[in-house]
Amino acid sequence: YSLETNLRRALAEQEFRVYYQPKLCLNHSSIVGAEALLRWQMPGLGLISPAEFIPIAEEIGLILPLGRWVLEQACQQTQRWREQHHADLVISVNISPKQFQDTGLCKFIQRTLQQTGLPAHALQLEITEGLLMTDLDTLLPMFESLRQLGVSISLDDFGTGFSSLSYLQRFPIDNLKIDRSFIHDIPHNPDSVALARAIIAMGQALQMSVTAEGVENREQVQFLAESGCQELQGYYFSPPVPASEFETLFQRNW
Ligand code: G
Ligand code: G
Ligand code: NA
Ligand code: MN
Repeated sequence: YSLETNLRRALAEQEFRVYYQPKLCLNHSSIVGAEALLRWQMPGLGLISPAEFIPIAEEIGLILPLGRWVLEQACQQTQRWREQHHADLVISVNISPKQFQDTGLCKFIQRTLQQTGLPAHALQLEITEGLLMTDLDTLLPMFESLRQLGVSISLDDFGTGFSSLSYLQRFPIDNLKIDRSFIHDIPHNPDSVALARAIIAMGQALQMSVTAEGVENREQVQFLAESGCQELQGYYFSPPVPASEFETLFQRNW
């Protein structure tokens, strides 16, 4: 079978899983959110990374049903956690450009929020810079509808794309997520340190919250704390884990 045939079958046969990675708030030393990350559990082959199959899912048009499935799962799970463990938990879901350009996205999200009971402010969509360089005429109405709905928007992998900084003004973006390539060499590489500081300062100046991803050690945590970055995510705290394992993290002393 081709990967394409396999992908279509996988959705029908429920071989996809949603993993969750915690986001920590330094101020409160506690979990404030989670990022939903898709995994493919192919029988006999173990877990396959989305880096391998998302591009193909986009190519064959499967990203729309697959992306909607992730949104439904993540909203349902998060509302359950909000009721049982953590009333303020926020869920972040990655949205590919093809999904964002789907005119039905906003209605689908609205319906999913209604059905799961998750409040709109507890849902954050992670988009990438590349999206912002596509057609303004379709992008702006989409941003406007999402803003009216009350969901927030995070700019993922920030600093790696080629979008001009004027886009930060043009679009209602709530959060900047510093790409992990900038975090990786902190605190030893002076360029990474300077760039991370600059991104944090820019976020603050534009009234956006700033999240650091790819945080892997204590030195990075200390640097980010000193630099005023409040929200952290990375292997230092936890890798992405299945929902059942994520629940054990609520009890942990961070
Ligand atoms: O979790 P991991 O590092 O393997 O993810 C690899 C890439 O796949 C990342 O860029 C991540 O943003 C992307 N990704 C993970 N889950 C989803 C998803 O549900 N939808 C989309 N569009 N991308 C995802
Ligand atoms: O593109 P995006 O930022 O959505 O990618 C998220 C991916 O990053 C997840 O698939 C996850 O597996 C990976 N990731 C999460 N934390 C870390 C980390 O601390 N270091 C590295 N190298 N990757 C991470
Ligand atoms: Na992401
Ligand atoms: Mn990212």
